[in-house]
Amino acid sequence: MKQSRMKQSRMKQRLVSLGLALMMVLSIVFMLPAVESAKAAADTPFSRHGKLHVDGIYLKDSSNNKFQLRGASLHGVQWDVGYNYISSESFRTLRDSFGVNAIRIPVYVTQGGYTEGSAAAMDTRIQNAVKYATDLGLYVLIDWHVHDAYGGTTNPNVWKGSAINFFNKYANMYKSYGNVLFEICNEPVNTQWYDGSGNDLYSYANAVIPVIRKYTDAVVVVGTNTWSQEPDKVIGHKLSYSNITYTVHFYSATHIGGDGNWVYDNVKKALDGGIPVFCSEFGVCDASGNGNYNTGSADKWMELFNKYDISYFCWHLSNKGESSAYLKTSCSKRSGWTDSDLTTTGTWFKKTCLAGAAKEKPTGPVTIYEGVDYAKVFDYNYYVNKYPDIKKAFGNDYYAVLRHFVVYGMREGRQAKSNFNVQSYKNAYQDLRLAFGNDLKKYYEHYIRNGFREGRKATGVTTVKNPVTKLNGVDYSKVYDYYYYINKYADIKKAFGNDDIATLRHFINNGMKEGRQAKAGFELRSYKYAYRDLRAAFGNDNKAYYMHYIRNGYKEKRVATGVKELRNATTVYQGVDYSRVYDFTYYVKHNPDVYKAFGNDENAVLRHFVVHGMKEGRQAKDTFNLKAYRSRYADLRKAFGNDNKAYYMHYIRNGYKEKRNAR
Ligand code: IDC
Repeated sequence: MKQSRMKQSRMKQRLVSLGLALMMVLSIVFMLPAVESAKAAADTPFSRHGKLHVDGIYLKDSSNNKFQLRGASLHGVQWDVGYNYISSESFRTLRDSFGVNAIRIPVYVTQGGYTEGSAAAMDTRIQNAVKYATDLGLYVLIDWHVHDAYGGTTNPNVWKGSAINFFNKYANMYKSYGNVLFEICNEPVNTQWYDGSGNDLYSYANAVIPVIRKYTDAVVVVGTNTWSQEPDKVIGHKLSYSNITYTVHFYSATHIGGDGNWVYDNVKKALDGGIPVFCSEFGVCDASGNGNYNTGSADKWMELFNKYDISYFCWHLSNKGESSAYLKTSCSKRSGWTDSDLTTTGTWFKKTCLAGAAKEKPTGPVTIYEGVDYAKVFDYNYYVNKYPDIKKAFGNDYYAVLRHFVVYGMREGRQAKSNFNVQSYKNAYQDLRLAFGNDLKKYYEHYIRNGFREGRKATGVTTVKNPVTKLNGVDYSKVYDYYYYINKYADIKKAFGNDDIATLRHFINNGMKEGRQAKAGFELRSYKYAYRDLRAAFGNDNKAYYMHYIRNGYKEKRVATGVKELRNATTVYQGVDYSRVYDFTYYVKHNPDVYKAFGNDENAVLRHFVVHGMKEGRQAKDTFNLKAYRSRYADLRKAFGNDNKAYYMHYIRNGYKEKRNAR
């Protein structure tokens, strides 16, 4: 039994060191490819800029910097039968080789559009488009594309009910999406911005925007009158909601960029009047979407847009035989387009977006990632200087370095600022360890959100403070002290190091079973030796002794140290009390073979005495010697002859009372 217990505990130690080896392997696997995989991790327009908002005349990102969308407009989604251009790959090409950061989804209202029977098919395409764009970290503009090719009215009030239903559905669906924007009417005509009639754009906006605002404060793009060419008319009648911007559309061969062009001047007037302007559609050709190009005029428009960070979405992605299509009709590829596939529109748009993307690259360290400012725990220079691997991989790609920190560095416990060392922070605070365990990233996040403000210390603490003694409502402190435990057992220290919770868990799950000592004031063996009642109750269930001491023994002031020999060993076997002829301590002391076989197993030792010892005439108490008893009493010899055991039993039952001498 003793041997098998030893085997068990050796096995457990092996398990401990196996676990340790595994942890080491994991941390190696984990550390080495981190830099590599960080390169492939999501670095997207959305990861860099987060949710957008409108501030004054500017669109801004989550870091509160002015931000410009460079968008590709799809063709009407009712025409994208077969999902030709609504695909992850086509959007990826736009993002990665054109420098596009947003996609516009024109949901035509008429012309086979949403109010004309094809809503279900369009829904699928809209939702696919949002999904692909979102997965790529692109912004998406869902456009209620009021437009009439035949010269009829396009006062959006005509379809107000449908618009309300549409936005009620989509604002709800995408309320948690930081990358989705809504455009409530593409190109109104035959109405006014504001005329008090209740049939103007102002009242339309006031009917539709509240529906969106039930769900989200996402940016809403509002069409202006005369095909979205009069944002200046908003002056004096701005909508009262936050995050609203107003459209201007131009087609550069018709609306020649530069002062004196009435649409161009309208934009400047609007900006002067404090009206934010957003170009949700433009073309570098004639306003028909076809005909001549004028890229020089478009460049002029861009000068104005770049000056005020006005977002722009180019019409449109398809290979339809129109000047406004990005792709030549001969190009049937749905993604991966190269320069020779592009029309004048496609070529100009690609060049313009790429220039915008290049300009957008930060020229100095950044600390904000997806809207969270890591400045309290991250300093670019500290980080790259401390970790040459990161410097080597990312150099002065400021976003990439920050992204590495956010995606990997924190999890790996890397230090990125002199005043924040995660190990020290963890060591210092028990409440945080209990809340976050080994999820290191959580400690950084806590410091940013609360710890810094609370004045918590985050450096210089190299050992665990206030180690945990309580788990699941049980306080082990009467039998457990973290420091005593790790200092006594090198294997545990090695495996759990300064993880006080894992150490306590080891004690609870293994240590007590293995009889390990975890506090100077409690020795299992001593406690066991000292108390027969506990031995009778708990036998070899080691853990039960610890738990008894915690719950009762301590209060009862029981001794739990210093007892080196079994006390009050049992003398009763199968209902018979052998105490007149048997004493455990005497027996094992004088019969080393018995002690060798059974150790301190009091029941086994007594059983040996009852089953063999008496027959063999072994002495088990100084007051009873078989030979003396037998030779002294002839009546007993006559009665029992060579039946040794009978002499012992006689002494127990009669001889003792009769005051016979057995020494
Ligand atoms: C055009 C498309 C064309 C389609 C037509 C249908 O390019 O393929 O047949 O719509 O009406 C706009 C509109 C936009 C037009 C575009 C070019 O917002 O829907 O797309 N345009 O005419 N305003 C000015 C130009």
